Amino acid sequence: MKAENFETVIVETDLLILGGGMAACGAAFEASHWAKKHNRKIVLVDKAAMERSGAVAMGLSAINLYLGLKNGKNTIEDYVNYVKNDLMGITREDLVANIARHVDSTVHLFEKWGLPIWKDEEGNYINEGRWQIMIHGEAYKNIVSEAAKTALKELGENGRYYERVFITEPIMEGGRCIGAVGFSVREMKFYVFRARAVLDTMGGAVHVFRPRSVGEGLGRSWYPPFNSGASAYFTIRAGAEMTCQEVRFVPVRFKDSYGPVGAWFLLFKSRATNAKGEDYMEKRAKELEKWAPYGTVKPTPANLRNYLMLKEIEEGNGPIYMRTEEAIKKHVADIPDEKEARRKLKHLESEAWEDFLDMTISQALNWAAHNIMPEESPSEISACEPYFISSHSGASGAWVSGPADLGNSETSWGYDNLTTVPGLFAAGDASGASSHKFSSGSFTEGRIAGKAAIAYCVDNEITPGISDDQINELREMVFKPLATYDDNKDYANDPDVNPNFIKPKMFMFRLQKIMDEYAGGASVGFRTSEPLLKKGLEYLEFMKEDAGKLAASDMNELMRCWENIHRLWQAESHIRTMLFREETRWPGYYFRTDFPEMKSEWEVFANCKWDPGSDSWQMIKREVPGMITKKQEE
Ligand code: SFD
Ligand code: AMP
Repeated sequence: MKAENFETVIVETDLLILGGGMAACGAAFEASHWAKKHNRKIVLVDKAAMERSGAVAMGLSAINLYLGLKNGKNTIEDYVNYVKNDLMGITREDLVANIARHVDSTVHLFEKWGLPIWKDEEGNYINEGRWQIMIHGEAYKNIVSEAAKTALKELGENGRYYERVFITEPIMEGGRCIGAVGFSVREMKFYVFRARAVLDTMGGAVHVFRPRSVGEGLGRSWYPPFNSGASAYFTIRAGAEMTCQEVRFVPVRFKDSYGPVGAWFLLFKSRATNAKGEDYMEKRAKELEKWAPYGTVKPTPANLRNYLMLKEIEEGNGPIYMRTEEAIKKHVADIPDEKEARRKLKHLESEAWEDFLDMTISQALNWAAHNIMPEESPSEISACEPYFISSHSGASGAWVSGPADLGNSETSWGYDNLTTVPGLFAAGDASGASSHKFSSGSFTEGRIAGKAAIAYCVDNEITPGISDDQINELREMVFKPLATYDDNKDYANDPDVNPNFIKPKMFMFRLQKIMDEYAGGASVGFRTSEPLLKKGLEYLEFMKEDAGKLAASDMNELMRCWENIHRLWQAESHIRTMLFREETRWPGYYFRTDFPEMKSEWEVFANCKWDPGSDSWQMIKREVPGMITKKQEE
């Protein structure tokens, strides 16, 4: 496959939305409204097909962010405090509050578009936990993407979406982001998208760390294999300031097939125990005091729930079990009528299976394959490998502008969700320090960012042109792996092993091994230290050199090459930020053995920025502003 055979296609737009996931769909839906008003053009680009792209591809069984503000039970402040506590004090309250105050309307739209939400006899949503509601969500992404596509189609010539086009690199001019380049993974086309405003919503990152699944299970992970760090790469390469790049997410999941635990803990009120049947959250409650004030608040932060579980395993008390049989029995124990109890049992069983079938089908297959009946036997749970997903319980992403009414000049610089780079916005997993937005909050943040980005386009009419030289340079860079393969493929008789190049799969294995062993992966119990991190960074430097020798024999491999370059940058920013933060703040996500305590002087954001001019990194400490609390005091 020859690079010169790819046709260059230039697409001009006002707003360019990168990604087709929850945040992108929210942005397309909302921005379409404002684009119609101001006669602006929107182009959306997804590497996959929006019906089943991103984290919601397989569907979901719950919407994890719904406040139900009109019922008066929850307040925005309650939610902000919950998120701040879960992230051990490190969160942008202004961003969390901005999403929280708009999220209910998003959920109501989802229902209007046909998403079935569980209801009780009075027609109220059925809560899983305080902030989570249950859905029949197998077709969640289809429903949401249809609404986004419809909104774009209603713009006529002014609304376009491109599917199966992989975005590789930002286009920069004088420090402003003026577009992006990418290539089709189905047609021989190189795309140059030129825009007045660019919105980065390309999700988080998986397979940066070596997964627990190996051999026949290789590739299986909790986070979708398609999200590979494009968001972080894009903003870092544009020179944007990043935040919380150290705050990975390590979910606890049903072992090996990564099934969700939320419904079991919150809806079925199940316990998790060690092999002796001891509830480690109770047994080890005192250990949480070391992490006060956050460790002692309810609910216990996700990373500390992990931490107590990891300590059990360390002490040889595994396996850890979700006590599904106990939880189900408890729900029917008080029903005196035998027939009624049997009916309830059947109902609970079907809910348990649906939880997996809605979102992690392989977990249902795992149960079937191992003859597990949840009402009869417990199931193993385990901590997964680390992922980067700021919309869940991680926090890594771009440092973005928040709402003016909840912020100050440090947190608000003009347009909601604008990064520190002119013309470049970020939302969903691409924006940092606003965790627990989940599917509904990511869509909502996309709406907020989409609206702001159209305003930016209206206010900034002129976009610099892109010269032919710039296009040719980017083309050469993007297609280099094809040329490397073509030039060297005859040197060896094995297409995958060649002294003159490295194939993306091997490159990924190498990266994962470094991250796992030096940066606190699953196989080392999530522990790391300065000497390990420094060694890891040294190895990443070699990987950067090797990245120039990546080789691709076809379009699919070309995409794999770029996915791994994106992962590499995500990895580097992660190691650098872990190194910078000289304390342990999220012990169940990663533990600094050389700084095992949480320190008050580190109750700050650890930000970082790569300078494209000098190819150097800057590490920055920023205060946690505490907007809501401050505003209330005033
Ligand atoms: O409970 C490129 N999430 C859950 N949220 C809920 O509300 N309820 C649940 O039940 C959830 N569960 C859950 C969740 C996530 C995962 C992985 C699992 C289970 C297994 C969280 C949400 O899914 C998440 O918050 C949102 O999806 C985040 O939205 P966004 O838009 O930030 O990311 P995305 O939806 O993954 O979309 C990313 C898009 O980018 C595209 N893309 N496009 C072009 N070029 C490139 N180089 C690209 N790279 C990526 C993708 O194709 C995609 O369209 S629970 O179990 O936790
Ligand atoms: P999960 O299935 O782990 O992604 O969880 C879904 C939702 O339930 C998220 O909002 C989690 O934060 C929350 N959650 C999961 N487990 C617990 C728990 N043990 N205590 C409190 N909240 C939980």
